[in-house]
Amino acid sequence: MLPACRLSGYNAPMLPATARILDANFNRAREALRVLEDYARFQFDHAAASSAIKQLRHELAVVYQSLDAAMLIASRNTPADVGTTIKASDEFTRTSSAAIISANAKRLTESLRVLEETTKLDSPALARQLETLRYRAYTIEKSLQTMSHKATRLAEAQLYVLLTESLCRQPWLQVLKAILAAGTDVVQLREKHLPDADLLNRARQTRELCRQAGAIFILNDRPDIALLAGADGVHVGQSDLPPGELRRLLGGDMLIGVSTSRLAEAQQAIEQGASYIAAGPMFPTSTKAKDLIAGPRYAAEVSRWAAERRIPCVAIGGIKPENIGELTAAGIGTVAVCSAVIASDDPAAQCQRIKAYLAAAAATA
Ligand code: TZP
Ligand code: MG
Repeated sequence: MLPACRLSGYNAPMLPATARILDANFNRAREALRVLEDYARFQFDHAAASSAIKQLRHELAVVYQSLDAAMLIASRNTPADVGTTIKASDEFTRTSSAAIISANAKRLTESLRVLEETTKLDSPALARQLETLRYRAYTIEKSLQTMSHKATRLAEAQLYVLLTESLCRQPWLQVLKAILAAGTDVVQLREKHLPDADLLNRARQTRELCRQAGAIFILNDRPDIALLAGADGVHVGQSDLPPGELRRLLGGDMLIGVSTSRLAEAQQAIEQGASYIAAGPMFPTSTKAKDLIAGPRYAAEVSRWAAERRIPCVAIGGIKPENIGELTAAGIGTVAVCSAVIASDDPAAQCQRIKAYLAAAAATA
């Protein structure tokens, strides 16, 4: 056993057990910060979050340096550590990057709490410093959770509805409330002719209702208004701003969807930073002028390609309850529907019908 030691930054002798706890928890916190930083940097391309995490890592290193590092390392005895063989049952089963981020954010705040509690006895000033680091870690956790949660929710979405007032048979707000109550997972506001101020207002209203219902809110075409309205993402076509430019403008947190009719377009969009692909048109549609029908053959090709890369893929164009079977047979799990829902007399019932077809297909898959 090591002798009781005095560590710089401490005003009292420290027990070897305390040194071991500090050593283990500095390691935990530093490692968790590295994992989170790499997800912020490489998965979300989020400069602000990666730099906030890096700064926290740096400040933790400064706290560490105020202690006697040699003494902490000397206290380490991994082979004799009774905890290394005790494993939680889910420690090696992470099902998504969101789960990895969540586990490491928890590891970070927990280890900072242990450091804080342990230093309280001998160095209250250090404990207070660690407390402020822990508060910053909560903010980082929230921002990364929001980013990863959005992407996961989109990947799990089934019904995506495009909302355009001129196609609605009832007031647009009534239609929005009905489709959300019927379980729409994603709403895209697609208004090509509203004045900007009105579009911003409508986007804010739509975002609020989507948030209350737990749905994702995407705005068509307009990254500026999407940002101002706090939308979850923006959707663009082939002749709009390229996804790479949008990513630079919007950061890693925003979802970016791109309409595609060929695999090369899908590949290019993803290479540039798109978060999901819309594949279409699947069937003839009067909602958008299109010369080419990409059809279920393209759905099969792109959904296979996207599934291998875990990229969310949404089929779009002329989709109604009666033709969904052709798409589910092609491997599609998410459908984007406009007129078959919002131009019907009963948008909620149409949503439920579509969801029932998708659920039946998923149950037999
Ligand atoms: N992009 C490709 S097809 C389409 C869009 C916006 C129209 C979808 O509308 P509908 O009414 O579901 O065919
Ligand atoms: Mg567009």
